[in-house]
Amino acid sequence: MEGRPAVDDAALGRAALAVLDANWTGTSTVPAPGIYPHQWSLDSAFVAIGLARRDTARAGQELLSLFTGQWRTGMVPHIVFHHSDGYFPGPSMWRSEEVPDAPRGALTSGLTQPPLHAYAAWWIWRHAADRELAARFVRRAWPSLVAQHAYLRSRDAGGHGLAAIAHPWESGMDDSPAWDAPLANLPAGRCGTGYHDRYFWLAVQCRDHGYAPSYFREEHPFAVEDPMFNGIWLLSCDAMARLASEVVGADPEPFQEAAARIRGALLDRLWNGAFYARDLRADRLVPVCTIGGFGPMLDPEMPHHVIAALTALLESTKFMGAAGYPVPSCEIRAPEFDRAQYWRGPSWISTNWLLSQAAAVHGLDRLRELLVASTLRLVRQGGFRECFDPFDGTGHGCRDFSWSAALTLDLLGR
Ligand code: 2M8
Repeated sequence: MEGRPAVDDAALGRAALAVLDANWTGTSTVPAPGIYPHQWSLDSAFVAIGLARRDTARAGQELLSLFTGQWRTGMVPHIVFHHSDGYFPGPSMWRSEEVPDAPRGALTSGLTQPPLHAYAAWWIWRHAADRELAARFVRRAWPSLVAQHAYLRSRDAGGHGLAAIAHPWESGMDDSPAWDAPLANLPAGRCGTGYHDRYFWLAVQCRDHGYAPSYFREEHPFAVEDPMFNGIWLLSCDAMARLASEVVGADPEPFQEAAARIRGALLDRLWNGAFYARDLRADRLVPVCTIGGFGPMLDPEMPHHVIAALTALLESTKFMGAAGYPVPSCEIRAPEFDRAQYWRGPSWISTNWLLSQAAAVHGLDRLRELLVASTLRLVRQGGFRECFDPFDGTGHGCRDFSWSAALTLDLLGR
């Protein structure tokens, strides 16, 4: 980062804010104009993180508006729809209005996404200039966060302390090769041949079974323990423990226990020299290394030998070592790797940011600096694109993508 002209940073920061302002609806931020015209759960968590140093009120509002779509079960839906058009599958497929546990005032999807929200709330609290405003926000968000964490317990399909995703959309890394094997095992003939046919079919199964956690646990044909989803859950459990004692005056112990339980299960269930997703229906690890396998690095208490092995893998020619614009979302040498295809190879600002956090937590300063510098280089050269070619930095997917802009703001604010 040394030697970068301050004027360049200021211009980049202004450009990032302009994207977030353009994508702001008045109550929340859409991921990108046109292509994603509603509120997405994971995107809002990243946007809140990016705004935390600049605008406590708006960062908090981003999360509170998402919680207006929260279900009585505690489920925070992955999409809160602003209107009925512009995205497929939309409200007419999800039919949340027919589900008794869904909120009455909002139309939502029936699946969730990685629970980064407690961590985002803690990030707002940690960086707020106005402590009283931040504390008020945390107290307002607290019941929703507690309910969300309770809901995740109901998604423990394996019974070992990890939440299982019921659909690739729940991972936030939709087309990752980690889902290839579980998708290939779906009942042939009933769900179509292409991956996107299968996504649709799976979503319809969830809907037709009322999105019931018991159905997800016991019958649904797609149940996968994902190291990224659970690594983020663990991170948020730590954040809940801190918010409980620092702000809310609640008991931190249940959240500390939850973090320890998830850590133990990650190591027992998903670790085999690297972290892999576990396909619960086939009861096997999916043998492909993806960016999701670095999720448990976010845990400050992951054992040292695990962090050392993950760092070596990350820096090797399988990931950062052979990519001019890291971090690729799939191991470069894997047959499934594709430099241009969504979550199957391109580098993403969100996962780069998470890994830079993980590096900071473990005192890996050189790695952190490298991640920050290469992330800023990507957006400087390619703009706030959705994702980037890991070899030449070419942008792919949407332009003016909110989480790319928001996390740039955070990196510039350090
Ligand atoms: C992508 O997911 C949506 C479905 O939810 C899609 O493919 O249409 C993912 O990158 C996900 O992580 C993200 O939240 C969403 C909106 O940016 O897009």
